[in-house]
Amino acid sequence: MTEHRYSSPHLTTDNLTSLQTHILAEEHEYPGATGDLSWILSAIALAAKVIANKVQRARVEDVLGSMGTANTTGDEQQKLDVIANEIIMRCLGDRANIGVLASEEDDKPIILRSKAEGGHYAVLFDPLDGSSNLDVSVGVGTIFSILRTTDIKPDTPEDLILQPGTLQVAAGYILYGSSVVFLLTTGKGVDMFVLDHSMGAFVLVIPKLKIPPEKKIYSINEAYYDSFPDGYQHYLDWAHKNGYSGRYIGSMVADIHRTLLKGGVFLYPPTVTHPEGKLRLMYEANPMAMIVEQAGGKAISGDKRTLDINPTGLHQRTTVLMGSPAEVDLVLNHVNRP
Ligand code: P6P
Repeated sequence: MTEHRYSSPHLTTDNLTSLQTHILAEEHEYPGATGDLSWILSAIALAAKVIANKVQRARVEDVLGSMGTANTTGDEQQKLDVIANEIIMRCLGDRANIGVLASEEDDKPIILRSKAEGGHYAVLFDPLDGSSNLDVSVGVGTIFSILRTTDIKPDTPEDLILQPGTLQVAAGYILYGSSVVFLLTTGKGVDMFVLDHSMGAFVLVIPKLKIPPEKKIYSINEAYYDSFPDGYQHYLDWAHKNGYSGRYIGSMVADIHRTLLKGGVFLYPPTVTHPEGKLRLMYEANPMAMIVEQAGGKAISGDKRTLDINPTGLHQRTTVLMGSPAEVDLVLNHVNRP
């Protein structure tokens, strides 16, 4: 029977490719797909809409500012960090196929159910990255990484999820900025969605997004220049003389989003305060590295590909160098110069 498709609209031009239909269409491409991943991604999309509303109304609802507490890695907790964490936990917690939830805000992963009980996936996330920027209305974001839980007999909850980034099933972020942007990869390229408030749905705006191969923009906190290893100082000295622009928002999701759309390179090298790097591997560097690589970019930590790092702890930190391949290589030429 021939397939009939309605393809001749002449009065309506609404973008009807929603995140939901996109996820289900991708699932349809996998004959053996169970719908588990789609179920999880739809929960993340729901959480994103609720968090976006909280972020937009933070000043009105007077939920800005600090909780007066620190999270497990010593970061001061903003009220919205805790609110966003709670929203994600509530949206994901009742998904029967999730075995483990792990958040930047919680010391240990939360085991919901074993693999044998159907807990096939782990979702790791930074609920509100860059939240110290909230009270000045700078873009902040949620970063997520989805892994399959291992079926080893775990000595500790972390054993179920400490896997290299190459094993991520999906990764993405939501940027709560001038618009609410949802970037997603399931390993077949990167798709960009924007929240259409008139429908309350994320709609597809850039399918198979590709990072520009080069662009004279570097994104780094130059306040730490004196504590960077000299290869990074050498690169910055060179960039200053070769027409580069510096762009640094101090919110990883916003800085990476600009790098993906405009090109350039984002760096967080070793510093005196964080000799191993500041950003967290499992729920910041790895998901961002998967997205950047899927968009045609490169993501390096020290002397290796970020995604190849074998993690030893849920909250371990790493250095970050990611962006346009030509720009990453230029940094490495200076950092690794003889
Ligand atoms: P610095 C925000 O606190 C964050 O975790 C990332 O979003 C951001 O890229 C980085 O830290 C900024 O760190 O040391 O430049 O303030």
